[in-house]
Amino acid sequence: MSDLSSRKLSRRKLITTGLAATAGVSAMGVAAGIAQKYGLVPPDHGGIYGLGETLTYASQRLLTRHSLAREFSRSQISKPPFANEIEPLTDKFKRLQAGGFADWRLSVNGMVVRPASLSLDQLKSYPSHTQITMLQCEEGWSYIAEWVGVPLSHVLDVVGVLPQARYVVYFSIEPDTWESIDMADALHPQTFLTYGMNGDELPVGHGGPLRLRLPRQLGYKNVKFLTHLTVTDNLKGFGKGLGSASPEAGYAWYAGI
Ligand SMILES: Nc1nc2c(c(=O)[nH]1)N[C@H]1C(S)=C(S)[C@@H](COP(=O)(O)O)O[C@H]1N2
Ligand SMILES: [Mo]
Repeated sequence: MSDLSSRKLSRRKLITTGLAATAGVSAMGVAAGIAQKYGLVPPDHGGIYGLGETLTYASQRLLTRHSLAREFSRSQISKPPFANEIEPLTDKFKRLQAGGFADWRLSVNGMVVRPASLSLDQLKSYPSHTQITMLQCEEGWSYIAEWVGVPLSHVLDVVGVLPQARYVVYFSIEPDTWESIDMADALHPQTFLTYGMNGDELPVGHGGPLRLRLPRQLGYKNVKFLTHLTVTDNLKGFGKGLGSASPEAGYAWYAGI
């Protein structure tokens, strides 16, 4: 989706439609039609039951795509331990960990001019971004931490994204753990690849050595142990074609907060 304003969809029209949608299913059909027309149908939409998800995603994109997640002060950082620390126990991960992650690579390919395989040192040599934001799990708990890393937009600039790109798909070293986001979220200034947390290296329990952090979406979109990114204009070829592993397990592809 490129520039929405150039397509003359007024905020008023969407709000009017949104209000009308509360009045009945036929109006929801109209709203879904608008979402379809403007390319705002999420990859996991599913018939009539998908309408709610389509409307959430479409209205977020039209009304709040440039908004920022709240940032906090140092004094608000949560005290560890947090709820959900996990470690991938595969042999491959353990070998990389034993080597101090010197051989960890983030490969980037797909609709890019210069596919790349980046080491942590290379990522750390790029301009860094620090933020104190909240990670929120869909189960209801949350914590605030300070993360440091490199904006995903910078890495995308390094590889040169083709203009027809629409999504970034990202994969963990953990099997079957992958997600995707649209370009609005991929280029968002708070979306970044983190390698540090609370003044230290990013702990393995929180996804070290490398994790995607995007505070405008729920915890599960913040994939840990990141090894691969691919840029695409179509999500059909990935997994079951629903955009990520989450919808395959019953969670929404778009988890905006
Ligand atoms: N690779 C990987 N990434 C993951 C998960 C996972 O199981 N594996 N869990 C997700 C979920 S559901 C949440 S809520 C957050 C938890 O992040 P935390 O460990 O920093 O609290 O990580 C997300 N990223
Ligand atoms: Mo979660």
